[in-house]
Amino acid sequence: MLGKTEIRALLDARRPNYALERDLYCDPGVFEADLEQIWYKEWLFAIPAVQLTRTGAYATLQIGAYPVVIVRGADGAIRAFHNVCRHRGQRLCAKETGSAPKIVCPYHQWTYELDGRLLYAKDMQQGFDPAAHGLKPVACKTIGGMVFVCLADTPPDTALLEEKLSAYLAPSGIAEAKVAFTSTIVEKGNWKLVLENNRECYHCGGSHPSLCRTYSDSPTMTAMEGPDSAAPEILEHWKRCEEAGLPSRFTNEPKMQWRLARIPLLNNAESYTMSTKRAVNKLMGQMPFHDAGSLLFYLYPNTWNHFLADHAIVFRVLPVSPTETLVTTTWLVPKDAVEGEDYNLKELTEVWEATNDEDRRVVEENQKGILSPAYEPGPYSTVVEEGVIQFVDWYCGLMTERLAPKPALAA
Ligand code: 3BY
Ligand code: FES
Ligand code: FE
Repeated sequence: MLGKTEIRALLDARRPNYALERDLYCDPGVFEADLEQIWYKEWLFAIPAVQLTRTGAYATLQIGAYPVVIVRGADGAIRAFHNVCRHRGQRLCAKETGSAPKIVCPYHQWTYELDGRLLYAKDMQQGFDPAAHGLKPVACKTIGGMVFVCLADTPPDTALLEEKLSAYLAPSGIAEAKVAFTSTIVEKGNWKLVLENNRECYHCGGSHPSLCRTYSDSPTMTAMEGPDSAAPEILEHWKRCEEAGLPSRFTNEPKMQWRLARIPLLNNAESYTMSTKRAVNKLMGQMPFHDAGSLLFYLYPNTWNHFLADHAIVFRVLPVSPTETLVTTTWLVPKDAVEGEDYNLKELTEVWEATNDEDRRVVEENQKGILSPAYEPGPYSTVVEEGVIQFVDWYCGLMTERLAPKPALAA
């Protein structure tokens, strides 16, 4: 299990544009450092807000060592709390999703209001102060219908993300959609391999026969230069979409922690379906036409998303162990779309169900090869793996900065 100094040495020894050393993909000390320095500090995508439609609806997630519960209050606000009882620490909500008028601890029934206040603790002695035993809050923000949480006491600033994401997502109607389907898979690979795999389409031709019907594997789709510079077909798409009121141009966080851009699908396809036609016979939000392509949004370290004219697919990544990662995919459709009438669940989900499974296999085999003592980091293609290089640079830059020895206090 590596310590900070050894991890720093691995980061320092990194060859630019090369894959990382083996230990960075499997060592328990590195996994712990990833949790401490990234997962416990950054904003993470948790759920689409429409997953919690009614008062008392909740969803749970595990972020490293931290169980978290997200709940919709009586005032309509969505809040997050540490899912840990303030009595003797019982995990409060064990189910992935559920609904309850109050949060009641299953151990001794301490009862919390949906806003976290402790309402009732039976048989406690005089002098016990319920006000001092409310649930511990976790920072929680809903932006454009997506709920994000952050475990840090002082979460990073989100002003630019809020401005851009809410503008780009507004026409997609994510806040008024409904959940059509959710899938959860465990990939036996380090979380960075899951992200690296997502950031390139070098593997798409060889792995994703159904996605490749509609998704172009051209690197111009994932690595764009900026708001005014892209392949001609993308520039043309931006122009047409923006004239119809859809923010579309490439926009990003200065260090590329997130990026938004609307891309056209192949051959004027409408959606990620086997037929290449729409999966849902209704439009999301204010989307003006069915061939609006896909609005891509990723945010490191844990989400990538596709917002289409007829549905949206949101992805959440959570690290489970050095070599296991949970990937949850949620399909959203217009709220008034009726299953069996306006859409068929199989048609809606089959392409990305297959794609996820194909990616899972790629990641698992990648992890197996990397575990071999014969593994040696190889060069990324600067032609088609620019997105991976950029993710790995983001990761290494951040870790180097955060693991740097603290300057000694001045005497
Ligand atoms: O889901 C995605 O955004 C990525 C882009 C390239 C490969 N994969 C489909
Ligand atoms: Fe929750 Fe006792 S641990 S009521
Ligand atoms: Fe893939």
